[in-house]
Amino acid sequence: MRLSDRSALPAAVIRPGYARERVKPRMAHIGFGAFHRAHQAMYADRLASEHGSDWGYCEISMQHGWQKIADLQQQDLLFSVAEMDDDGWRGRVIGVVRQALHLQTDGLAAVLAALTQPEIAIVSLTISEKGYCHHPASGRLMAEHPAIAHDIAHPAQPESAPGLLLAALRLRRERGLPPFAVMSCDNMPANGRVTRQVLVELAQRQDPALADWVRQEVAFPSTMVDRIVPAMTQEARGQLHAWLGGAEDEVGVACEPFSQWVIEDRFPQGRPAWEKAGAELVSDVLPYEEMKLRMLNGSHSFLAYLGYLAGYQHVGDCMQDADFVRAARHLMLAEQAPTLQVPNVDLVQYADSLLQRYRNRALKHRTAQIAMDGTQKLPQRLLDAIRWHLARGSRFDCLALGVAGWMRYVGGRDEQGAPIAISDPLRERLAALVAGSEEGRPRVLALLQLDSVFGHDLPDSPDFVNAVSHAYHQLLSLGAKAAVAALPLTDREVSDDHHHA
Ligand code: NAI
Ligand code: CS2
Repeated sequence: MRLSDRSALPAAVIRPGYARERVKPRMAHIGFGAFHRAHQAMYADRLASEHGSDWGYCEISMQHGWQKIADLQQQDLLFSVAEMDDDGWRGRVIGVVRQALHLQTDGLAAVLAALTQPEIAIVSLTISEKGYCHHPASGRLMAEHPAIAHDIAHPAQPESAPGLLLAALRLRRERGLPPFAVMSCDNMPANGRVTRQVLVELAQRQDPALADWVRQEVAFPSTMVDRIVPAMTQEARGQLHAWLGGAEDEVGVACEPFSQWVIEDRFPQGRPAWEKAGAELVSDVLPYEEMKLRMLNGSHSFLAYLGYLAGYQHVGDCMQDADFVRAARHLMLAEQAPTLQVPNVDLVQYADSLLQRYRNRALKHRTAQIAMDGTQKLPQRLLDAIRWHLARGSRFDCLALGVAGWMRYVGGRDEQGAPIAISDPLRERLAALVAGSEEGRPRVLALLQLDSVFGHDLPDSPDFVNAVSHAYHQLLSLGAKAAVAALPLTDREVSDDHHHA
């Protein structure tokens, strides 16, 4: 039986403890993926349950995922979020979704009608880094992106997420409605600023008056978001089914218990009282974003590329290898932490809590999932910190090995010669660069030509090129497992008092 308003659920599963019809779609969310369900939707549900909030969601997906939206519609717009660790499963059924649409199946008119409802005050996004259609190295709009080129020529028939947001904002402006705030919840530094940049640049090419209005009237709060939500596996689905007492939930997700959300407090049309559900509202989130992206996501990407090449399928498997743990901790504390300035955070404790979270054996977080879309992730996770070290002449062996690991990974063959399925918006470009270069240093030099990833400064830096070439050579001659073990990690790790703020 499908999960529904009438499902009899085990007592341990928390159900919406509020009248669902009281909750209104005051927010729209684009990108109804696993992360949104386990994070933003969970906060809204707790506010509705425990604090009488009426802030609910209209869910919108525009690429892929139509089946999830259809499933959601078939189960009374309900889905479950289960938190899992070694002690078992806990969780709740989320009831704050009031509307669900897919651009392809419901059509643009229905989606624009939803986004122009006067009561929509916030539109949030989890569309992955590539959904912003920007150059990751510069944060500028990628005007040559096919969907953007289309949206410049056909503003009223958008295909990209920035194009859809602008089409809705244009209609709101024409109708004299206030704009909604646009809140990115994707893993990018200054994600609000990046979103604003791509919208303003796109608007500039469509209608300069609209660009001025967006610049002056639309708020783009930045956020730091954190909760490890692996893609659902067959095994997790089976466990979820049992945990729900036999109710089938095609939309449910399982994740770690930890959750964090730091939000820049700029919402001219109002916002939920997220702080009551544990979010931190601050005036500047950039330090928190950089901390999380460099320490968590940077070490994640390092473990993903090196771990995949070493034959580790999951992050938890990497944590069984003492050399990987040591390298990840060194990367965080000796190579990323010194580049950060976060008020009131003990970075040693932070690093150790991250390693603890990675050890959660109930989470089957695939290295191949984290390895996806490397061209969109490398700049903020590894390259920004490398620039800091280059400017100071300090060492960055782990960061360089992470970059080399990505290069070896996108080479498309693992250490046994088996093909690797590369998933990346620049996949074809990567394949051409790989096919056109010899293995070894020429491969490194070829991949460094990707200026939307590396800019021009890094390929021009002999120290950078040499460090990455050396790390790449280590991978070729020793293999990933031994290359990680051979990292020259001395006692450069920061001491406890150094990073107490
Ligand atoms: P997912 O694969 O479950 O969902 C991805 C969503 O993005 C889908 O709704 C899809 O329709 C949409 N999407 C993909 N490409 C798009 C495009 N070009 N334009 C518009 N929409 C597009 O992935 P998940 O786990 O929900 O992660 C999504 C993003 O959330 C990540 O890329 C990351 O930035 C952020 N995030 C994820 C965390 C996690 O642990 N899963 C934690 C923190 C942040
Ligand atoms: C991961 C992140 O998939 C990835 O690239 O590094 O999604 C990570 O799980 C989250 O950012 C944790 O908050």
